[in-house]
Amino acid sequence: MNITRVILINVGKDSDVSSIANDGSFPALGVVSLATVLKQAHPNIEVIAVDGQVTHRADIEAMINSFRPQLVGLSVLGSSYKTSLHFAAVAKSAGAVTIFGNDHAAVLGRQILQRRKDVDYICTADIGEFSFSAFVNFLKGGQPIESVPRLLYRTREGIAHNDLPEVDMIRRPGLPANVLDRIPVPDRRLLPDHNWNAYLSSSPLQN
Ligand code: B12
Repeated sequence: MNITRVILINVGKDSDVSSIANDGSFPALGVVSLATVLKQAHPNIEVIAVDGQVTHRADIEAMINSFRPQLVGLSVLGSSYKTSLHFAAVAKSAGAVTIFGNDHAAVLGRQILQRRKDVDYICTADIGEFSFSAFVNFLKGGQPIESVPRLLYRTREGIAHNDLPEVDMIRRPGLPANVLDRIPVPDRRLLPDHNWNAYLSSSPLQN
């Protein structure tokens, strides 16, 4: 399929979860790093990373409906599961493929796929960058689904999981020896300005 527009959302807390003191003060590094890798590996893709801890739910919905991404990736914690399901439904009605990642999705992925039709795929990787990039390559027709590391998905026979290493541990010429150094420095400009303004205004340095 043609993938030209992707939205990655760090889903904000559900309304019945209390905030901690520094909530909304730090950038959502996970989605920024995923967006950075995506831009590097697939330069023709336009990608928006957004922190739902700061950007209001209605604004994210409007973003999905106006940008019309073919793929929406959601970073899902136990404390943001209900909101994540809501965004998945919005994304599906806008015609997007949906994928969940982060702790809650990684641990409960099988149950989620069994029960939630709006969730198409789950990434169970702790280090998600290589898996996500391979997943997008699969969607574009560039590699088989079975080769996407740590992907959980539905098949006719049931739910399958690719238990492949999430990082390539083999030393390769021209690439850093430490595999984690193969993850590019996160491009923080991929988060919108209003997210940065919110982090700055809740920083103790401003008070
Ligand atoms: C820094 C941090 C914060 C910061 C910034 C959070 C942020 N938005 O990024 C602040 C202080 C704001 C914060 C707030 C909260 N946090 Co916090 N936080 C952390 C901490 C210490 C590190 C997270 C991090 O930056 N990791 C580095 C990035 C690069 O990795 P990552 O986010 O895990 O993402 C990678 C993978 O998970 C995966 N991935 C993630 N999302 C997706 C999505 C897709 C589509 C794919 C394919 C892959 C993928 O790929 C990413 C790149 O490798 C973790 C503990 C830990 N050591 O992990 C707790 C942790 C995530 N926080 C936690 C909690 C509970 C909260 C709050 C709910 C607290 C509260 N009541 O207010 C809020 C929620 C805020 C929110 N929804 O964004 C819990 C989550 C528990 C759970 N499993 O559900 C953790 C695990 C701590 C704990 N052990 O209790 N947090």
